[in-house]
Amino acid sequence: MSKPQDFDVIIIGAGMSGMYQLYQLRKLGYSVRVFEAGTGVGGTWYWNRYPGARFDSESYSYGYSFSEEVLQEWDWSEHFAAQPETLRYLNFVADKFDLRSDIQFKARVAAAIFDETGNAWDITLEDGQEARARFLITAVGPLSTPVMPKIDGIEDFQGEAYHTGTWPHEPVDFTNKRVAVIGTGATGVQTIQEVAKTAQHLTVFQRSPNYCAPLHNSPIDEATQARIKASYGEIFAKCNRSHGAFLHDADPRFALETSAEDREAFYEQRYGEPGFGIWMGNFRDIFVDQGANDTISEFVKKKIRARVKDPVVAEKLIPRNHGFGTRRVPLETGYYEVYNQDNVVLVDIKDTPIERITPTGLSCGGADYDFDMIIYATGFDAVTGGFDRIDIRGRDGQRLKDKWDHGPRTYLGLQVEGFPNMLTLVGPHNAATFCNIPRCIEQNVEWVSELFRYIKAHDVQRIEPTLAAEDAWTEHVYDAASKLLFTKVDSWFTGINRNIEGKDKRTFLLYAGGAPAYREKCDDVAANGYEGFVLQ
Ligand code: NA7
Repeated sequence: MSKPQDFDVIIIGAGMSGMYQLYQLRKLGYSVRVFEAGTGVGGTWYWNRYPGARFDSESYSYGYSFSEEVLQEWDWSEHFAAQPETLRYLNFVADKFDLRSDIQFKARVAAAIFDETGNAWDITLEDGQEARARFLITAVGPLSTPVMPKIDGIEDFQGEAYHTGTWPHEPVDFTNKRVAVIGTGATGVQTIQEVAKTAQHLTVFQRSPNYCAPLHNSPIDEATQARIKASYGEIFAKCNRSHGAFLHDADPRFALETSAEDREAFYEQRYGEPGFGIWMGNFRDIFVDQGANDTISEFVKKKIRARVKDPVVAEKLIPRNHGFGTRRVPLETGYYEVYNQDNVVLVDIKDTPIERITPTGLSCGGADYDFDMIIYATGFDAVTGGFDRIDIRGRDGQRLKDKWDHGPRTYLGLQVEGFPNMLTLVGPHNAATFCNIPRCIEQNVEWVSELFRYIKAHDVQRIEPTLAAEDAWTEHVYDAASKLLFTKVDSWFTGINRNIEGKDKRTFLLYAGGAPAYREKCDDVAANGYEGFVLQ
């Protein structure tokens, strides 16, 4: 074994946050090494190559804002770009700033252990390589740990099988194939509408339907491109003012104080507009008032019934156990019409779960199905999953997984008491988890970079939040969430994943107090000499 390499900072992950953090820390003169499990940059956009993967945020609101050159040199081809384009974009950024020279690819971190006497983190990769740094920054992503369903016989299947989150780099052909898709979250919806175009036959296994709404994507023409480039300042300013850092923000009116006629017209307008307006730009009370929420839920149910020809199928596609927008709203392009096609069948497995995967397909509800391909769109071990699969140990050998056993505890979603010198970009209870994510990534990275400027200027060897600061933030996170209908529903927001042992009790993994309030809080903490942190 060669001697461990020494760095000032080790970053885990070369997705959007890791890349930008590397760029910033290098400018400050730190020696940085990024360890990345994949063979290329891009994180989410590197791994999720499944058919139909694309933005639900407007492309030009999603890219990095920090470089005017990048903004002016890059042309987005569509209002909501597809995954290959986004991956090309991130490679373009990596090339432009020569980021790859400090990134080690095919390097999955297995363990990170804090050395108390040396105030440093010892890192071990899965292949046994070791490295050491004073500071550790996790940039592991909130949706980066794909989860296979807990169904017997998965290994027995003899056909092609893919999880959407680890999709192969080579093209996958669906023509003349009988394909199954399991899962109807945002990923399943994007996959289904694409596979249905060419598969000989597609069977969708749905445990819970979601309220989906039209994306209304379109190409960007030259004149629009020029307009976008001239107005980036405005675009990002608008995002930064809005609750979720999207181009859409809540309507100031209350649904229940608006006449039924005006409400209907407003919903119709939002349903007809591109992007997340119907979710993020809706009446301000739909997430907190059940009565208000019922009005939009009923509207979307009506749309589903109008779009799906077979009324029995339409009813199956309508959610019964939650209201509109209390889970992530999948945006779609012709999703509901897929079920009008002769080659597509919907199987409702709510009351009859898949019993087992067989060598030729699967058994469910007393029937055997044969397939050439099974696609698992079964989601992720959200937000904490990327942390859990690394053996992270802080002071006194405490394991992070144990500390978070009953739900995450953090200060600002950026640091954890007992884990000195570790910063968690887009960590649990960080506003970036409930956000048009690159906008909040930039906030996280820029705040951390200012901290590192301070660390250098004051020769700080160790930084750790106080338990009191952590307790107060954690309480605030739950308090901010408690008013929301989101917390009454099973979803990855509330930490429910029945495919994983122990993830069957609701908690709250995100910060729902809004990106502007979060930014303000972080800035106040910094302005008050990093209040709540102990710096040595
Ligand atoms: P999600 O939203 O967690 O969806 C996973 C889907 O898989 C969902 O429909 C699940 O049903 C279904 N699922 C999970 N396990 C099973 C089993 N065992 N049997 C049948 N069906 C199952 O993940 P996505 O990848 O779609 O989206 C995650 C985020 O990525 C998304 O919000 C975007 O922000 C990007 P359930 O609803 O649990 O009944």
